[in-house]
Amino acid sequence: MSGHEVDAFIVTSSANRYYLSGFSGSAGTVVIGHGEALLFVDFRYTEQACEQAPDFEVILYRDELWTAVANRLSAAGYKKVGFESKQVTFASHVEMQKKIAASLVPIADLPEKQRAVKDKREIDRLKRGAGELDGAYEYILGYTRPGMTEKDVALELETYLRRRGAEKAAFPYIVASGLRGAMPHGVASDKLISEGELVTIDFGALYNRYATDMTRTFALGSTSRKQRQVYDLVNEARLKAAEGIKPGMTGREADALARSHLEKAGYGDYFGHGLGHGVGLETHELPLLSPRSEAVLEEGMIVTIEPGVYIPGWGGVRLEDMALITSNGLELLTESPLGLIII
Ligand SMILES: [Mn+2]
Repeated sequence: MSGHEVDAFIVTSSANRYYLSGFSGSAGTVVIGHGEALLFVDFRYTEQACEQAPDFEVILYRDELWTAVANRLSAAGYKKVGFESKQVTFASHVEMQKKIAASLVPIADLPEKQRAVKDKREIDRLKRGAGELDGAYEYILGYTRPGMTEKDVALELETYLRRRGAEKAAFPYIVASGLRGAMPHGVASDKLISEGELVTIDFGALYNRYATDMTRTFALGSTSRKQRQVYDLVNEARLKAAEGIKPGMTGREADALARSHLEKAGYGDYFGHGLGHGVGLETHELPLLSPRSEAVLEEGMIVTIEPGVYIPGWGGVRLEDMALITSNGLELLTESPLGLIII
């Protein structure tokens, strides 16, 4: 905050609100000021907020949030107040400007940058969650048969994880078979899965509010030479990244470890997304591992490594693991087999 020269910072997004305060309700506004931490909630959440955020002064507002916030900011004499520029809607900003006398300063990624480096408790939660995905993958390999729809597989996978303690799916699952494999975000459809196809599944769930994320591609019945070639290439690119990533590197340098391998083989144009992203309270968070990311990787960050090749009119392969950045490299948190499995 001092770097942005603001007297206070308003937090409205749920992940940042929970991260800073511990309050898990679905509505509430955090204000961090000089030596004070405030949590504005409505009638529904007063009791829960007091219980979950003991370090915060909980303020119940009865009429209008921004009037309550504005009164408190004026009383403290704050002149410049930051807000989350990537989270606040245009309509909210108009409301804030109407009510708040201080000048509003747009700030991006302030708690998000802190969130990128996990503490021990967060690492424990993420490790436990990631471990659950391996069992689920093994289960779904045993379940999937030709003739099922992609949606059948997605539903079974989500049900399995939730029965075993997940709070909910972290995102709509991707089950992309055959030609649909060319769509990196091919959410499960009514398409029937057939013999001879590659199937990419990308899934994860929340455990104690922390997200998990993993992808595997497997084959049904038989494989062609090209399917094996593309698979091996992606797997090699993944290995280059897993072996090469070190703290101190930038997200761009990490991305290049895998990307250069695919480029050398002539597949660079088919890897149209970044190598990975941070995972935590949100499935996609900082740091980004991509050609445009200057984020410096640090010990304690948890990221995905997920190279892929997507060929329109043919299909695709993606392999994604979650990994903890350690003092000298990476520790994989998902450990499902990486050789091409044919079921
Ligand atoms: Mn991912």
